[in-house]
Amino acid sequence: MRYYQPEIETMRVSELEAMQREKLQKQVRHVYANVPYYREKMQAKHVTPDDIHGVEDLYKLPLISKGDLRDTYPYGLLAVPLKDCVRIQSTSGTTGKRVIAYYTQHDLDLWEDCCARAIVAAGGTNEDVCQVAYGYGLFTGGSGLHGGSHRVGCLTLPMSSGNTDRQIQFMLDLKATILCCTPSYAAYIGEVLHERGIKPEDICLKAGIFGAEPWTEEMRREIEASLGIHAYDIYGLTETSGPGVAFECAAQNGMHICEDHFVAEIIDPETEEVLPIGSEGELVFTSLDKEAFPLLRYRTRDICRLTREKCSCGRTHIKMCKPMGRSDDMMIIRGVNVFPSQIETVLINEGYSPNYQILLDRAHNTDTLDINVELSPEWFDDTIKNISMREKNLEAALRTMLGIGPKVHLVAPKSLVRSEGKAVRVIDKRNLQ
Ligand code: DLL
Repeated sequence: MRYYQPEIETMRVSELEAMQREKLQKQVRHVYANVPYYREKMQAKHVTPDDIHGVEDLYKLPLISKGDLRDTYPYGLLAVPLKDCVRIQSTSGTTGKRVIAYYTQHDLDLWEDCCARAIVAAGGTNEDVCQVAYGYGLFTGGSGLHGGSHRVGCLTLPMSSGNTDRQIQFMLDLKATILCCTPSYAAYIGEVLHERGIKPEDICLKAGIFGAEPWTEEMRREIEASLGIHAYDIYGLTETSGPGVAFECAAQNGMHICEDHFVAEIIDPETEEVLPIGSEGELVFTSLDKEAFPLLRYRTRDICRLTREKCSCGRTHIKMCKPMGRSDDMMIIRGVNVFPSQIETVLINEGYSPNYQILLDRAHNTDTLDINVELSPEWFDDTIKNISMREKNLEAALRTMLGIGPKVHLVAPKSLVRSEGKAVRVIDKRNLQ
């Protein structure tokens, strides 16, 4: 099996555009008729559904963001009677109110289809054993990939995240072939396998489907080597349904966006102007056929680029590059924009593990940037002089990448807390409010 829904995934672009045109008009009418909050926003901009003929008219519609979802919590953007909904999922939200997404059965079906496409694109078939180690519950990772795995016909192991000993036991005993979890958890599983003397050839894994947080190409190579697999990226957010909005194929160079369900735009996060394909900017999504929780022009805060270059896999849907961070978790340190992914790239290139912690603070009105980085066990026995030289070298490499100088602290192997879900990389104590 090369595609889960070949007729859609390899559809000619002109046919895809015609499909989007038709679905978009319908989706806008649905929202206008059933979501008073958004209707008022459209009225304030003097736009009606009749003004929207196709994707080229999207720019006329108002943008919405997480703030709108919070303002309308919990039911404000619901577009169908509650009795037609069969499920909710919610963001892991650390601040403020959680975002709740609602699903009808139709919405669940389309979401699970997207996840099934991702599993097949990673080489999955009904012969596979798919270990789902994303968190289950309100988080969309577990249930999304679980549903996709069922649809493909894989034997599904609903592990949820955590309990790494049990993960490894099942991986070995049930000969899991596909692992789905966050990249940071995959890296940790690889580390524990190594500690136990279990080699990549002792397990049956062939592919991993990793997402929910930014990760670098360097981290991909690390995980691929430690688990002996091909590692594929998957993207999504609770607001648009969950994982599977976009996924990687065998080409492993960007994620195909499921364009029959979602239209992507790139905007300038400051001016909100739509940018041409290929530009770097904020990703904005419009759903095309969701019933319960349709979203028009939703600002993701994720910074990335789109490309419509022909893909060797035969899929025609547009690709997004790896998001290079979020415009809102982008750190501004002494006026310089810094993404955790830049720091991770330097660490891995310099031979360190991707276990690190970024600490931001202020001293005498100046931002301070401290980075705790784990030493590898071979280097732990180094003399103090050597360790201090290593710190200086790493500081120099980071200064070249970031344009500002951090203070690096090499810490003992395994001394930083490991993550089973999304890794918490940044501790910001600056209190800049
Ligand atoms: O993280 C959905 C998901 C689950 C995606 C499992 C992939 C796999 P939220 O918790 O709502 O949903 O967080 C969404 O996570 O806006 C991005 O900032 C980030 N994110 C998700 N996937 C990726 C990825 C899920 N592949 C937010 N690369 C998004 C980088 C990602 N960032």
